Amino acid sequence: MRVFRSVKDLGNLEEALREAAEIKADRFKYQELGRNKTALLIFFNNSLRTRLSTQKAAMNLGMNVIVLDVNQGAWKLETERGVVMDGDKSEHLLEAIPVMASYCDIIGVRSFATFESRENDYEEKVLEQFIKYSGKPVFFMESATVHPLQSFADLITIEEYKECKRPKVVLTWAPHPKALPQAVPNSFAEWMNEADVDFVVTHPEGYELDPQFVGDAKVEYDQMKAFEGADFIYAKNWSCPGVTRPEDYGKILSQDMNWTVSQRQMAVTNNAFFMHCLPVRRNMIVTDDVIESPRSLVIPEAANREISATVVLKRMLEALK
Ligand code: AN0
Ligand code: CP
Repeated sequence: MRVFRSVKDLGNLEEALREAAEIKADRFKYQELGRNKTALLIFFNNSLRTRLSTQKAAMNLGMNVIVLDVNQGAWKLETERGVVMDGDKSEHLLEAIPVMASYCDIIGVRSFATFESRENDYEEKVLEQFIKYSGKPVFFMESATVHPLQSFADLITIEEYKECKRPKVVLTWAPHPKALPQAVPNSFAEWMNEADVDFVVTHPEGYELDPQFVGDAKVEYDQMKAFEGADFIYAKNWSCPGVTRPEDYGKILSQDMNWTVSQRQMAVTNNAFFMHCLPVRRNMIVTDDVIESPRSLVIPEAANREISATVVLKRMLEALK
Protein backbone atom coordinates (compact mmCIF):
# COMPACT_ATOMS: atom_id res chain seq x y z
CA MET A 1 0.00 0.00 0.00
CA ARG A 2 1.58 3.33 -1.11
CA VAL A 3 -1.28 5.65 -0.11
CA PHE A 4 -3.93 5.17 2.57
CA ARG A 5 -6.88 7.51 2.23
CA SER A 6 -9.86 5.34 1.37
CA VAL A 7 -11.51 2.05 2.28
CA LYS A 8 -10.59 0.92 -1.23
CA ASP A 9 -6.87 1.13 -0.42
CA LEU A 10 -7.30 -1.85 1.92
CA GLY A 11 -8.62 -4.15 -0.79
CA ASN A 12 -10.70 -7.01 0.63
CA LEU A 13 -12.34 -5.58 3.75
CA GLU A 14 -13.03 -8.94 5.44
CA GLU A 15 -9.36 -9.79 5.11
CA ALA A 16 -8.38 -6.43 6.61
CA LEU A 17 -10.74 -7.05 9.54
CA ARG A 18 -9.25 -10.51 10.07
CA GLU A 19 -5.79 -8.94 10.08
CA ALA A 20 -6.97 -6.36 12.63
CA ALA A 21 -8.24 -9.16 14.91
CA GLU A 22 -4.94 -11.02 14.52
CA ILE A 23 -2.97 -7.91 15.45
CA LYS A 24 -5.27 -7.15 18.37
CA ALA A 25 -4.63 -10.66 19.74
CA ASP A 26 -0.85 -10.13 19.42
CA ARG A 27 0.04 -6.55 18.60
CA PHE A 28 3.79 -7.23 18.59
CA LYS A 29 3.57 -10.09 16.09
CA TYR A 30 5.25 -8.07 13.33
CA GLN A 31 7.85 -6.38 15.54
CA GLU A 32 10.68 -7.23 13.13
CA LEU A 33 8.97 -5.67 10.11
CA GLY A 34 9.79 -2.06 11.04
CA ARG A 35 13.42 -2.51 12.12
CA ASN A 36 15.46 0.55 11.10
CA LYS A 37 12.44 2.07 9.38
CA THR A 38 11.22 5.53 10.37
CA ALA A 39 7.70 6.92 10.40
CA LEU A 40 7.37 10.71 10.25
CA LEU A 41 4.06 12.02 11.61
CA ILE A 42 3.33 15.58 10.53
CA PHE A 43 0.61 17.56 12.31
CA PHE A 44 -0.75 20.84 10.97
CA ASN A 45 -3.57 20.55 13.55
CA ASN A 46 -4.11 19.41 17.13
CA SER A 47 -4.48 15.77 18.05
CA LEU A 48 -4.59 13.49 21.05
CA ARG A 49 -5.68 10.06 19.74
CA THR A 50 -4.10 10.12 16.29
CA ARG A 51 -0.79 11.32 17.66
CA LEU A 52 -0.57 8.71 20.43
CA SER A 53 -2.18 5.72 18.71
CA THR A 54 -0.12 6.09 15.54
CA GLN A 55 3.13 6.39 17.51
CA LYS A 56 2.13 3.30 19.47
CA ALA A 57 1.30 1.45 16.24
CA ALA A 58 4.71 2.30 14.77
CA MET A 59 6.39 1.09 17.98
CA ASN A 60 4.37 -2.16 17.83
CA LEU A 61 6.03 -2.77 14.47
CA GLY A 62 9.51 -1.94 15.74
CA MET A 63 9.70 1.36 13.86
CA ASN A 64 11.34 4.61 14.89
CA VAL A 65 9.00 7.58 15.04
CA ILE A 66 9.48 11.30 14.51
CA VAL A 67 6.59 13.64 15.27
CA LEU A 68 6.51 17.16 13.89
CA ASP A 69 4.05 19.85 14.91
CA VAL A 70 4.38 22.17 11.95
CA ASN A 71 2.85 25.13 13.72
CA GLN A 72 4.91 24.79 16.90
CA GLY A 73 8.61 25.21 16.37
CA ALA A 74 8.92 24.55 12.63
CA TRP A 75 8.92 27.29 10.01
CA LYS A 76 5.43 28.31 8.95
CA LEU A 77 4.76 26.70 5.59
CA GLU A 78 3.30 28.21 2.45
CA THR A 79 1.14 25.69 0.58
CA GLU A 80 0.14 27.63 -2.55
CA ARG A 81 2.51 27.81 -5.52
CA GLY A 82 3.10 31.22 -7.12
CA VAL A 83 2.54 33.44 -4.09
CA VAL A 84 5.05 36.16 -3.22
CA MET A 85 6.18 34.98 0.19
CA ASP A 86 6.35 38.37 1.93
CA GLY A 87 4.08 37.36 4.83
CA ASP A 88 4.62 35.25 7.94
CA LYS A 89 5.45 32.02 6.08
CA SER A 90 9.20 31.36 5.86
CA GLU A 91 9.30 28.12 3.87
CA HIS A 92 7.39 26.52 1.02
CA LEU A 93 5.91 23.06 1.13
CA LEU A 94 7.68 22.35 -2.17
CA GLU A 95 11.07 22.43 -0.39
CA ALA A 96 9.87 21.20 2.99
CA ILE A 97 8.27 18.00 1.66
CA PRO A 98 11.33 16.47 -0.03
CA VAL A 99 13.51 17.54 2.90
CA MET A 100 11.21 15.89 5.44
CA ALA A 101 10.88 12.83 3.20
CA SER A 102 14.66 12.40 3.13
CA TYR A 103 14.62 11.55 6.85
CA CYS A 104 11.96 8.84 6.83
CA ASP A 105 10.40 5.83 5.09
CA ILE A 106 6.68 6.45 5.62
CA ILE A 107 4.84 9.77 6.14
CA GLY A 108 1.56 10.42 7.97
CA VAL A 109 -0.05 13.84 7.55
CA ARG A 110 -2.83 15.63 9.43
CA SER A 111 -4.07 18.72 7.62
CA PHE A 112 -7.68 19.78 8.22
CA ALA A 113 -10.01 21.62 5.88
CA THR A 114 -9.38 25.35 5.99
CA PHE A 115 -12.87 26.25 4.69
CA GLU A 116 -11.26 28.99 2.58
CA SER A 117 -12.35 27.27 -0.62
CA ARG A 118 -14.46 24.16 -1.10
CA GLU A 119 -12.49 23.38 -4.25
CA ASN A 120 -9.10 23.45 -2.52
CA ASP A 121 -10.35 21.36 0.39
CA TYR A 122 -12.10 18.75 -1.77
CA GLU A 123 -9.13 18.54 -4.16
CA GLU A 124 -6.94 17.68 -1.15
CA LYS A 125 -4.34 20.23 -2.24
CA VAL A 126 -1.99 19.69 0.72
CA LEU A 127 -2.08 15.88 0.86
CA GLU A 128 -1.74 15.60 -2.91
CA GLN A 129 1.49 17.60 -2.72
CA PHE A 130 2.85 15.21 -0.10
CA ILE A 131 2.01 12.25 -2.35
CA LYS A 132 3.53 13.90 -5.39
CA TYR A 133 6.72 15.40 -3.97
CA SER A 134 7.74 13.08 -1.11
CA GLY A 135 8.32 9.90 -3.12
CA LYS A 136 7.33 8.03 0.05
CA PRO A 137 4.19 6.14 1.09
CA VAL A 138 1.71 8.62 2.60
CA PHE A 139 -1.16 7.89 4.97
CA PHE A 140 -3.89 10.36 5.86
CA MET A 141 -4.24 11.19 9.57
CA GLU A 142 -7.33 13.37 8.85
CA SER A 143 -7.07 15.43 5.74
CA ALA A 144 -9.40 18.13 4.45
CA THR A 145 -12.05 15.56 3.49
CA VAL A 146 -11.28 12.14 5.02
CA HIS A 147 -10.22 10.41 8.25
CA PRO A 148 -9.66 6.78 7.23
CA LEU A 149 -7.74 5.61 10.34
CA GLN A 150 -10.79 6.64 12.36
CA SER A 151 -13.30 4.87 10.13
CA PHE A 152 -11.24 1.69 10.08
CA ALA A 153 -11.15 1.73 13.91
CA ASP A 154 -14.91 2.40 13.92
CA LEU A 155 -15.55 -0.59 11.68
CA ILE A 156 -13.32 -2.83 13.82
CA THR A 157 -15.35 -1.71 16.86
CA ILE A 158 -18.70 -2.42 15.15
CA GLU A 159 -17.42 -5.89 14.16
CA GLU A 160 -16.45 -6.59 17.78
CA TYR A 161 -19.68 -5.45 19.38
CA LYS A 162 -22.41 -6.25 16.86
CA GLU A 163 -25.12 -8.60 18.17
CA CYS A 164 -26.63 -9.55 14.81
CA LYS A 165 -25.17 -10.30 11.39
CA ARG A 166 -26.22 -7.07 9.69
CA PRO A 167 -26.68 -4.30 12.27
CA LYS A 168 -28.48 -1.02 11.64
CA VAL A 169 -25.92 1.79 11.91
CA VAL A 170 -27.07 5.41 12.09
CA LEU A 171 -24.78 8.39 11.52
CA THR A 172 -26.39 11.41 13.16
CA TRP A 173 -25.43 15.05 12.95
CA ALA A 174 -25.39 16.84 16.35
CA PRO A 175 -24.90 20.51 17.29
CA HIS A 176 -21.51 22.11 18.04
CA PRO A 177 -20.45 25.73 18.74
CA LYS A 178 -17.67 25.79 16.10
CA ALA A 179 -17.61 24.88 12.42
CA LEU A 180 -16.07 21.40 12.09
CA PRO A 181 -14.80 19.57 8.98
CA GLN A 182 -16.70 16.85 7.14
CA ALA A 183 -13.76 14.42 7.18
CA VAL A 184 -15.09 12.10 9.88
CA PRO A 185 -18.66 11.74 8.53
CA ASN A 186 -17.38 11.54 4.93
CA SER A 187 -15.10 8.62 5.72
CA PHE A 188 -17.59 6.96 8.06
CA ALA A 189 -20.21 7.01 5.29
CA GLU A 190 -17.72 5.74 2.74
CA TRP A 191 -16.67 2.83 4.97
CA MET A 192 -20.20 1.93 6.07
CA ASN A 193 -21.27 1.76 2.43
CA GLU A 194 -18.65 -0.99 1.97
CA ALA A 195 -19.46 -2.82 5.21
CA ASP A 196 -22.15 -5.43 5.83
CA VAL A 197 -24.50 -3.04 7.67
CA ASP A 198 -27.85 -1.33 7.14
CA PHE A 199 -26.64 2.30 7.00
CA VAL A 200 -28.77 5.41 7.57
CA VAL A 201 -27.63 9.05 7.77
CA THR A 202 -29.68 11.71 9.57
CA HIS A 203 -29.10 15.48 9.65
CA PRO A 204 -30.97 18.76 9.27
CA GLU A 205 -31.57 20.02 5.73
CA GLY A 206 -28.53 21.62 4.13
CA TYR A 207 -26.04 19.19 5.75
CA GLU A 208 -26.10 16.69 2.83
CA LEU A 209 -22.71 14.98 2.55
CA ASP A 210 -20.74 14.90 -0.68
CA PRO A 211 -22.11 12.16 -2.99
CA GLN A 212 -18.64 10.66 -3.54
CA PHE A 213 -18.75 9.54 0.12
CA VAL A 214 -22.42 9.13 1.03
CA GLY A 215 -23.22 7.32 -2.23
CA ASP A 216 -26.82 6.17 -2.22
CA ALA A 217 -26.96 5.62 1.54
CA LYS A 218 -30.41 6.19 3.02
CA VAL A 219 -30.88 9.78 4.26
CA GLU A 220 -33.65 10.37 6.82
CA TYR A 221 -34.27 13.97 7.88
CA ASP A 222 -36.38 12.94 10.90
CA GLN A 223 -33.83 12.00 13.57
CA MET A 224 -36.32 10.05 15.75
CA LYS A 225 -37.40 8.00 12.74
CA ALA A 226 -33.79 7.30 11.81
CA PHE A 227 -33.03 6.06 15.34
CA GLU A 228 -35.89 3.51 15.38
CA GLY A 229 -34.47 0.00 15.79
CA ALA A 230 -30.85 1.18 15.44
CA ASP A 231 -28.05 -1.05 16.78
CA PHE A 232 -25.31 1.59 16.63
CA ILE A 233 -25.63 5.38 16.89
CA TYR A 234 -22.61 7.27 15.55
CA ALA A 235 -22.82 10.96 16.46
CA LYS A 236 -20.74 13.73 14.89
CA ASN A 237 -21.04 17.39 14.11
CA TRP A 238 -20.05 18.70 10.71
CA SER A 239 -20.35 22.06 9.01
CA CYS A 240 -22.21 22.60 5.76
CA PRO A 241 -20.61 20.48 3.00
CA GLY A 242 -21.88 22.94 0.38
CA VAL A 243 -23.37 20.25 -1.84
CA THR A 244 -26.67 21.96 -2.56
CA ARG A 245 -25.47 25.54 -1.87
CA PRO A 246 -21.68 25.92 -2.47
CA GLU A 247 -21.79 29.42 -0.96
CA ASP A 248 -22.68 27.87 2.42
CA TYR A 249 -19.59 25.61 2.49
CA GLY A 250 -18.10 25.43 6.00
CA LYS A 251 -20.93 27.39 7.60
CA ILE A 252 -22.96 26.49 10.68
CA LEU A 253 -26.55 26.19 9.47
CA SER A 254 -28.12 24.87 12.66
CA GLN A 255 -27.42 24.74 16.38
CA ASP A 256 -30.67 22.97 17.17
CA MET A 257 -30.14 21.32 20.56
CA ASN A 258 -33.03 18.93 19.85
CA TRP A 259 -30.41 16.99 17.86
CA THR A 260 -28.17 16.43 20.94
CA VAL A 261 -28.17 12.67 21.47
CA SER A 262 -29.99 11.92 24.73
CA GLN A 263 -32.03 9.15 26.33
CA ARG A 264 -35.07 10.55 24.49
CA GLN A 265 -33.71 9.35 21.14
CA MET A 266 -31.79 6.32 22.47
CA ALA A 267 -35.10 4.99 23.88
CA VAL A 268 -36.43 4.21 20.39
CA THR A 269 -33.30 2.28 19.31
CA ASN A 270 -32.65 -1.43 19.69
CA ASN A 271 -30.67 -0.72 22.89
CA ALA A 272 -28.07 0.79 20.56
CA PHE A 273 -24.41 1.25 21.28
CA PHE A 274 -23.25 4.88 21.25
CA MET A 275 -20.15 5.86 19.25
CA HIS A 276 -18.18 9.07 18.68
CA CYS A 277 -14.62 9.56 17.37
CA LEU A 278 -13.74 12.02 20.20
CA PRO A 279 -12.95 14.71 21.19
CA VAL A 280 -16.57 15.28 22.11
CA ARG A 281 -18.33 18.24 23.72
CA ARG A 282 -20.66 16.81 26.33
CA ASN A 283 -24.23 18.09 26.41
CA MET A 284 -23.78 19.57 22.94
CA ILE A 285 -23.22 16.36 20.94
CA VAL A 286 -24.34 13.86 23.60
CA THR A 287 -25.66 14.00 27.15
CA ASP A 288 -23.55 12.85 30.12
CA ASP A 289 -25.80 9.87 30.82
CA VAL A 290 -25.62 8.49 27.26
CA ILE A 291 -21.83 8.80 26.95
CA GLU A 292 -21.38 7.30 30.42
CA SER A 293 -23.86 4.46 29.87
CA PRO A 294 -22.73 0.82 29.65
CA ARG A 295 -23.64 0.94 25.92
CA SER A 296 -21.17 3.74 25.19
CA LEU A 297 -18.20 2.51 23.11
CA VAL A 298 -16.19 5.71 22.92
CA ILE A 299 -13.23 4.33 24.92
CA PRO A 300 -12.83 0.95 23.16
CA GLU A 301 -13.40 2.78 19.86
CA ALA A 302 -10.48 5.13 20.59
CA ALA A 303 -8.37 2.17 21.74
CA ASN A 304 -8.95 0.54 18.35
CA ARG A 305 -7.15 3.45 16.69
CA GLU A 306 -3.93 1.67 17.69
CA ILE A 307 -5.13 -1.43 15.86
CA SER A 308 -6.22 0.31 12.66
CA ALA A 309 -2.92 2.22 12.53
CA THR A 310 -0.90 -0.95 13.13
CA VAL A 311 -2.62 -2.72 10.20
CA VAL A 312 -2.06 0.27 7.91
CA LEU A 313 1.62 0.74 8.82
CA LYS A 314 2.20 -3.02 8.54
CA ARG A 315 0.84 -3.00 5.00
CA MET A 316 2.93 0.03 4.05
CA LEU A 317 6.07 -1.60 5.45
CA GLU A 318 5.34 -4.76 3.48
CA ALA A 319 5.06 -2.68 0.28
CA LEU A 320 8.50 -1.10 0.94
CA LYS A 321 10.21 -4.44 0.47
C1 AN0 B 1 -12.02 17.44 14.49
C2 AN0 B 1 -13.09 17.22 13.43
O1 AN0 B 1 -14.27 17.35 13.74
O2 AN0 B 1 -12.74 16.88 12.27
C3 AN0 B 1 -11.24 16.19 14.76
C4 AN0 B 1 -12.03 14.95 15.02
C5 AN0 B 1 -11.22 13.72 15.07
N1 AN0 B 1 -12.63 17.87 15.73
C6 AN0 B 1 -12.43 19.06 16.27
O3 AN0 B 1 -11.74 19.89 15.70
C7 AN0 B 1 -13.07 19.35 17.59
N1 CP C 1 -10.45 10.92 16.83
C1 CP C 1 -9.31 11.61 16.60
O1 CP C 1 -8.73 11.59 15.51
O2 CP C 1 -8.85 12.28 17.69
P1 CP C 1 -7.63 13.33 17.70
O3 CP C 1 -8.10 14.54 16.95
O4 CP C 1 -7.40 13.59 19.16
O5 CP C 1 -6.46 12.70 17.04
